[in-house]
Amino acid sequence: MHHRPLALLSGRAACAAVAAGTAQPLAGGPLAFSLVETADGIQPATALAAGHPLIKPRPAWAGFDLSWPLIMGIVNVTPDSFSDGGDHASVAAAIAHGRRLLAEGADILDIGGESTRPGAEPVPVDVEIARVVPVIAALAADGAVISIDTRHAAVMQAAAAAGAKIINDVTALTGDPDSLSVAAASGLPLVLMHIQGEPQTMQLAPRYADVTAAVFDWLAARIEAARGAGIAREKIAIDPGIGFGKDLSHNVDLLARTAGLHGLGCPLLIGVSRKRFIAALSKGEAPKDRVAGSIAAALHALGQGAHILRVHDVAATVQAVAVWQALQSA
Ligand code: 8Y4
Repeated sequence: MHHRPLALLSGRAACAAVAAGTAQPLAGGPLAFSLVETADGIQPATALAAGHPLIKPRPAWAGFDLSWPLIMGIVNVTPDSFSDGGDHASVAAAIAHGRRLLAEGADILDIGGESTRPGAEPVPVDVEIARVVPVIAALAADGAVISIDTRHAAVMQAAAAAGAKIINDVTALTGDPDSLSVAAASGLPLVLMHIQGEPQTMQLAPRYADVTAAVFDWLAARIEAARGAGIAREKIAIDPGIGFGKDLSHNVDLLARTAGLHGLGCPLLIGVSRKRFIAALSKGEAPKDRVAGSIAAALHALGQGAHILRVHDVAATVQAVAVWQALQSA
């Protein structure tokens, strides 16, 4: 069940090894793997059947061809000191920020109106809606592809009506009893992210026997729950949820073994941007001073076959991806 691709190849070496029958394409993409780790040990990748989810090409998702990495830029609609959000200044600042990220090359804008940081104050759904809807409407009118970052069904519905084209739920549709049915009825593609516990308390004592196996199994169950609600498999992208109920060693393990998640058969999104594990691996830097580490982790994720990167620093990431892409394609 948990098969991990090893001995990854890229560029011409990947093509040649696949053509020679000594490697398999990873998720149908430009990378290839020549070995696979199973419960029985390490075997040639060619032992897998051609239809195995690690190998099968990914169809287009949310209208995007997945053969080139996609950049999802983060737009937080945060209240100012005079208002709880939905006010002119907060909305105008978020729209301006979204436009800047689009100009810098973002493929998707992820718009959120609720902080899921540990200890953050919960926001009433009507406030969350008042924050995000005018921002979605304005940026969708500019032609942006918008994802709505929410764990609340009423927000998903309002966002879809305002023009959002993707639902990004950090609880994988477990955060609200209506989310499965609302997401299904919207017909929108989704990102299902792994979380252990609740945002408020998830960092208190995260525990796993094997974090990658636990994330795989939980996401597999959430994919089945979504399918049970009538959501087609092709609509679903998955995300290991770096930092969501994970300590430093869990995050490092997950990133090192990310390629195993392709066994779920879905496009893979990774969010590492400015997260605390970067400071923990370095010198305790503040979020704004974690850009270089964020890019290092993002390029590592691409090397594991990730399809979509969720980032704050779009211009820097676009430049890094262009250089990475040229070098690994050679
Ligand atoms: C500084 C700034 C430090 C922000 C940490 C953070 C993900 C996500 C978040 C993710 C998906 C965050 C909404 C956490 N992370 N959605 N959302 N994947 N799909 N923290 O990894 O950015 S919020």
